[in-house]
Amino acid sequence: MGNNETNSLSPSKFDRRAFLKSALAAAASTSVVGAENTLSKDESGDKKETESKKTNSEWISAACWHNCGGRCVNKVLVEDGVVVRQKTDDTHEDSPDYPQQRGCLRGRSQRKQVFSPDRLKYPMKRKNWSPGGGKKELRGNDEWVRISWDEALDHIASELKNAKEKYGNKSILLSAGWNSAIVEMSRTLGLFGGYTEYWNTNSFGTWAMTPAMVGFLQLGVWDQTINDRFDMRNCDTIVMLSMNPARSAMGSASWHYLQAKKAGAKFISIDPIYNDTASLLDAKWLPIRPSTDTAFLLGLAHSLIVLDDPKDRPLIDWGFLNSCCIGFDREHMPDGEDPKNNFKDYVLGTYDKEPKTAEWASEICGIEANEIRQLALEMGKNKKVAFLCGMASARTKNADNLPQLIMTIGAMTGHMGKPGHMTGSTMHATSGNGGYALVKAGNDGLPGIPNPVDDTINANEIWDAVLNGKYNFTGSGSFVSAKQYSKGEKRDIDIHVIYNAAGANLQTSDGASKGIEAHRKVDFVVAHGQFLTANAKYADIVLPVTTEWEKVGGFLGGALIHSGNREMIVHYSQVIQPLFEAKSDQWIAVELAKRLGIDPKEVYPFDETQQYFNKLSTIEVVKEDGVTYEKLVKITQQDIDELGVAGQPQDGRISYKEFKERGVYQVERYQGDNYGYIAYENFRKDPKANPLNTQTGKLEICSPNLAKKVNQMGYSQISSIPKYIEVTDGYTATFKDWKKKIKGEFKYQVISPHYLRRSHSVFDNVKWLQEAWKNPVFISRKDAEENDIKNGDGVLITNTYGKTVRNAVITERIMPGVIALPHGSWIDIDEKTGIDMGGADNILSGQTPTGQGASGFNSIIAKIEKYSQNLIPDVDKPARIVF
Ligand SMILES: Nc1nc2c(c(=O)[nH]1)N[C@H]1C(S)=C(S)[C@@H](COP(=O)(O)OP(=O)(O)OC[C@H]3O[C@@H](n4cnc5c(=O)[nH]c(N)nc54)[C@H](O)[C@@H]3O)O[C@H]1N2
Ligand SMILES: Nc1nc2c(c(=O)[nH]1)N[C@H]1C(S)=C(S)[C@@H](COP(=O)(O)OP(=O)(O)OC[C@H]3O[C@@H](n4cnc5c(=O)[nH]c(N)nc54)[C@H](O)[C@@H]3O)O[C@H]1N2
Ligand code: SF4
Ligand SMILES: [Mo]
Repeated sequence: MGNNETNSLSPSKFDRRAFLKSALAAAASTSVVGAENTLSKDESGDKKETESKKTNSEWISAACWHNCGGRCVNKVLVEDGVVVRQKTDDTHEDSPDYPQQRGCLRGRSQRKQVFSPDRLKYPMKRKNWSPGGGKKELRGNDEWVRISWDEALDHIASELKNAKEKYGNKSILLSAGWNSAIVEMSRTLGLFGGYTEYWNTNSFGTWAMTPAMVGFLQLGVWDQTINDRFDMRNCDTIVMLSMNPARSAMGSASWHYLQAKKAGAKFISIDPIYNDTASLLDAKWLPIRPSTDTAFLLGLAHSLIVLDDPKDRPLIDWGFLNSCCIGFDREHMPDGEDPKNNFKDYVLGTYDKEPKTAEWASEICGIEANEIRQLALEMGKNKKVAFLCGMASARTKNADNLPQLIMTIGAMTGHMGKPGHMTGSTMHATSGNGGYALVKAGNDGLPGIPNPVDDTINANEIWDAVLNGKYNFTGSGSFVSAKQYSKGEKRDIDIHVIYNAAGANLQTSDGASKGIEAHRKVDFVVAHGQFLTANAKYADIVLPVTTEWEKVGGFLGGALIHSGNREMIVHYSQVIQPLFEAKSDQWIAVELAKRLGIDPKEVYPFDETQQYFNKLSTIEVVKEDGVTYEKLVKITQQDIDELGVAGQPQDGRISYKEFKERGVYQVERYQGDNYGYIAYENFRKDPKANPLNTQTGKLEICSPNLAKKVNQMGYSQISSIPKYIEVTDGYTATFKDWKKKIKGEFKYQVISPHYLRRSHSVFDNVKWLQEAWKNPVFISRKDAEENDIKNGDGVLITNTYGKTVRNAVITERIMPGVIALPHGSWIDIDEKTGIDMGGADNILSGQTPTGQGASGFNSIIAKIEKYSQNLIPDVDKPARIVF
């Protein structure tokens, strides 16, 4: 989306340098932070960075540690202990084959976040809080009182002990981003006897589990289903389904797509929005209604089948289907399955008498039938096609078969396992660049600490569970957890403490309105925080934590899930001492352990510097053969002595000093190097010798295993082949009577695209960024006219779950019937009206688990109306400064 809101990237004029320069100039010239704003020509990349003449000045590699998809080089100029400027990667010349790891405007505003006046400075408690609760209804609306660290930690320890004694450890809910088990407090609470976990599918939607059952290369390695970036240049056509890397995969992803375009690829974007990526790549747009991708792809499959003519117009790769797949037709079914339940007959409507024709699909998904047929022709087996899918379409309800259907289309057209052909998911850090890690991150060497409590609650019922005391135990669905999905089992749960240790769950999880209620119900809420985010605002006691700039230093990237592309790793250093009374999460975990009677050495057997060293010394980099690895960092005895750690000197590719100074190590790539990657190549060549990790070893178009795993969870049922299922809060739910096409009260579908102003909720308080991106709600002209809404008008968006308000940006770039509310804006409830003035997306999502418990962020329905009161622009709202 561009319009009046942000930069529209014009494909013909696109140039990285010019783009950054103009966008930066825009941010700087409109700055509200005054004359010390030095974000100007030095940072535009136009001139060589001018080294400061001052004596005590140094460029230091500084972390940009957020979950944004990028892992960019960010450096700060520190003069006499003060951070005066930032720059990005200038460690080598930029080129398409060997691009710099350049930061975005958020990263370049990082110092405005670290030094923001609303940083939490001291431990504090809610004025009306008293042990056991104290006017719980005032949570979120009370005054704050500064307290000492000792007082804060004593209170927390005593509340935790009380809860444990009276209700058991499972009464303590550890809420911590996408995985409770990986945060610092999980160590202390694990040793304390355990805690109830929270799990979600987050980014992955139904890609979290489905691919592992139907034929991913390896469980959890979702970035290895497409070929690497160089091979993309071999494609004739690149079809993008729910993908907007220009906004949501920073770093160099768009740059890679642009190289494919330059090499001649044609792009097609299937998305409710003509998004910035489509605009950048001059893609053909097929506007699709949210959460209708399954219907659309079934229509595409039907078109492929009926238009395929093996002699004159071969579209289907029968060879691949027959040798590598199971379940496509009645001749190739898994043992024990009814042959009638094959995919082809379902699509043709042989038995259910409902052929899934392009017309059938069109009625649901909104893409014209002819366009679906045209796409089938363009995706035929003899074309070189990349079928690339983001996961936004799978972050919907009832999409458990969608990844399977995507792989089915890829298998039917044979776009797998060959240069110039690929099908799969690609998003976030690894967008447009599949393949194994060329640099592998190191290991901190800390022993794991198990959680003795096995209760773990899905994000879609977490707040209901707190409020109603019941939930459906399914085991953890998050694939990074050791726990596997198990049979759904109704359990009682009695949560008395919410421990917000990390992440922004109240804000980023399904059902924020209920989340607030849940926070007001329990006996005690504690939060670690850098700012007064929703997690902290609704707490009783808040502990200020340091940012990465205030810690010992570390690494970002090295191709772990959620952290950087496969070719590089960032090293960042400590920039400043902790601000005010902020402490690290580890320090808090240790100090609380002491008060809970736990030996702190059990929590952390060694300190943060030793952990840093352990990681440093175990980073590996691929050798030129592309197969074997060696140590990345050469470490001397002197380095070890200076760090004051235990360890051995080692040989490595680059010296510690150089790594630290450069702030990044990136593998230099060139066309024809040994680091290329073709997904499924061996499998395709010899499926018997290289079977997939499925029950049958084949790509499972029919997967009884998937159906069993999902169905036993007990939320909703799926079939073993991808079938159309009506989506909870999906398109058909906007009708009172779908057959007669009579619209209901909630006529519009709402999606929440990831937004340039933020990384989820992070950076939302940075005034520079608030000024650059206004965070409106995007509405089509048709819908705006129907509701008498003009550009800039306030719009109230309401559904069963909540109410939120934003100013309208009217655009032709979103399809009628769909409105887009950018993801991650901070919740800001007006207590008088109950309306969220922040435009927070999850105020509109509910607690309605389906299938494998995937979050349904893009299957939401609502009504819109003009909101006549004046809305204060975010940039003019006072910052949440407590002290
Ligand atoms: N409606 C809707 N909801 C969504 C999505 C969507 O598309 N639509 N997307 C989903 C996706 S893909 C994701 S990944 C999630 C992300 O969900 P979250 O991980 O919950 O989101 P973040 O905003 O990244 O939260 C990070 C928090 O950690 C804090 N933080 C930063 N550093 C530290 C530290 O050192 N210590 C501590 N204790 N805290 C720190 C930050 O200030 C911030 O509050 O959101 C999901 N929610
Ligand atoms: N700037 C920024 N970048 C980010 C993040 C951020 O918060 N801010 N978050 C990072 C994280 S953790 C993640 S997981 C990724 C997410 O990255 P993406 O999944 O790429 O992000 P989205 O913007 O949610 O969705 C991408 C596109 O899918 C479209 N879409 C939504 N619903 C549907 C649907 O049902 N069908 C189809 N066909 N299209 C649909 C949207 O209109 C959008 O253009 O982004 C990462 N990058
Ligand atoms: S893309 Fe992410 S890591 Fe890179 S500078 Fe921006 S916010 Fe930081
Ligand atoms: Mo994500």
